[in-house]
Amino acid sequence: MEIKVLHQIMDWNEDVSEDVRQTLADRHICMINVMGSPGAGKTSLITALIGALKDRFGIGVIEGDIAGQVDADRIAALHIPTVQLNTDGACHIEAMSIQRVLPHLPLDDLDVIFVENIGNLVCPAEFRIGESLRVTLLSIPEGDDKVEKYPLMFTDTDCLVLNKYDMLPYFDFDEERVLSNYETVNPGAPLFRVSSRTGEGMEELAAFIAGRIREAIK
Ligand SMILES: Nc1nc2c(ncn2[C@@H]2O[C@H](COP(=O)(O)OP(=O)(O)OP(=O)(O)O)[C@@H](O)[C@H]2O)c(=O)[nH]1
Ligand SMILES: [Mg+2]
Repeated sequence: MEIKVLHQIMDWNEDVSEDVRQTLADRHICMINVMGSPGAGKTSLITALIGALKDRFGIGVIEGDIAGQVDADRIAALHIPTVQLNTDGACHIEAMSIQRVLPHLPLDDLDVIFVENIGNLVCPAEFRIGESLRVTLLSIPEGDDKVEKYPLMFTDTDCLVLNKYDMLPYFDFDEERVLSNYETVNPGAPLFRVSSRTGEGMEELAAFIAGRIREAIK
């Protein structure tokens, strides 16, 4: 008798993720998966990046949350096409949900779609959603031990954003510890020190992201 095993669900997600990636590639759209803990500053970062990139690219946003539409309201106030995706309890977004949501965005007008994943340092990293780029946030108040405790989130990303950098003087945060652990799990990957509050580091991050969008949509 054949015994079904759970990782087949993951394989299925990989297949749908590839379909989504191909659909977006055909339409010359880059999808960016923004991941990090609850309150790390994902919506604030997306808001700041919209400000930096909106004159160059057509931008849409998919806001993932377990419940409510607080973040979608924040983005829609910027006159950016936005869909709120509620997972009703699930701790991550799956590719199939993105596939269902895409027709609700004006794809012909878009070059880039930011997806704010569910606030969580574990599950979102395990599920590809058809993205071209992964951005992981770690904010200073969360502590300097997170790369050691949640390695996949930092291994399987295209860059690390050290957010709330303006808070560094107020916390016992050993930056060298994070840098060295990040280099161990993701050698050579870029790291950006950013404050969505003061704008520090945002120009450099926006330039990196703009470059990756151009590569993805050419
Ligand atoms: N000082 C400081 N505060 C920040 C920064 N970025 C975000 N915040 C604050 O941190 C809080 C959470 O920010 P959000 O952008 O809502 O965080 P989030 O990751 O989207 O949160 P969830 O969607 O709930 O997971 C808010 O009070 C922000 O104003 C920053 O760079 N510096
Ligand atoms: Mg948010």
